[in-house]
Amino acid sequence: MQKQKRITAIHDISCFGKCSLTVALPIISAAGVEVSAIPTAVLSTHTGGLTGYTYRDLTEDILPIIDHWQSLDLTFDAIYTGFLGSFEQLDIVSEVFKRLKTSENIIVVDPVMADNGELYKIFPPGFPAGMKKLCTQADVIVPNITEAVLMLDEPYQEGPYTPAYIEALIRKIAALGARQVVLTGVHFDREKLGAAAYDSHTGVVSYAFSDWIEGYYHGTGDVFASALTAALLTDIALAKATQIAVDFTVGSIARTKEAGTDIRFGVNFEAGIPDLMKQLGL
Ligand code: PXL
Repeated sequence: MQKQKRITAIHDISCFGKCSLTVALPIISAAGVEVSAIPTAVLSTHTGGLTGYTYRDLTEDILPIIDHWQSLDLTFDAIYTGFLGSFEQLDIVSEVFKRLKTSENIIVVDPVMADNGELYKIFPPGFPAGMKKLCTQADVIVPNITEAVLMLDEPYQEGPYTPAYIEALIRKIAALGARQVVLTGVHFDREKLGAAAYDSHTGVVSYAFSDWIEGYYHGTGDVFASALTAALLTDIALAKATQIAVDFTVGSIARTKEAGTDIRFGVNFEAGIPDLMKQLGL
């Protein structure tokens, strides 16, 4: 048996409403990869469309966790970050990257902060500039179109998009420093929705689409980025990893829609795990 890969996932834990760590842990574990969690905050629910949530900030715990891990000589094949609750956490996670980065591992940043043209209400207006700085340390970035334009300080445009627009946008994001960029929310018509993937070593942009399912389902960005990370750690090439992540996410949305579940409660990704494992060759 090969040595098991290990990653650390740095996200909040929203106790209800599947997203962030409650999504990243099971999906990446399903790929046979060990996940060490660093919770950035504990919330009773996520903040998307739900009000009255509790919020316990864990900023002060992050570096002591790393100190302890370093005393144990722990190493990681990837460092994967998602929702970060404050400017201070951006600086701390930057420090975590400096401490845990090696020539062999990858840093995956999902710059969770916005969607549908709007910054999430919990974040101050300067947050995208801070997230942009963090992205300069990443090997792989997984923004949606809103997050990409906010980091580039460009106006948000509604789709459908053109390949020329998407390819220019993805190259500008890659110029921040990441080798690979996967841009979500890409569509050239109202029939298909998916992602574009760019590898700056080859200069190639590839697309992964699926049938468009109407409705805004919460937590799908985390389902997508977790499945993508799982596939990349299984040594699947970027274009195929992106298609696997699109199919897994869309399957989760379809099941949830069919069940008539509240769109704020998260998607049924669990039932898709056996197929995901098959796609990953496990
Ligand atoms: O799914 C992204 C996400 C993660 N964590 C929290 C959130 C959101 C999106 O709203 O509120 C706490």
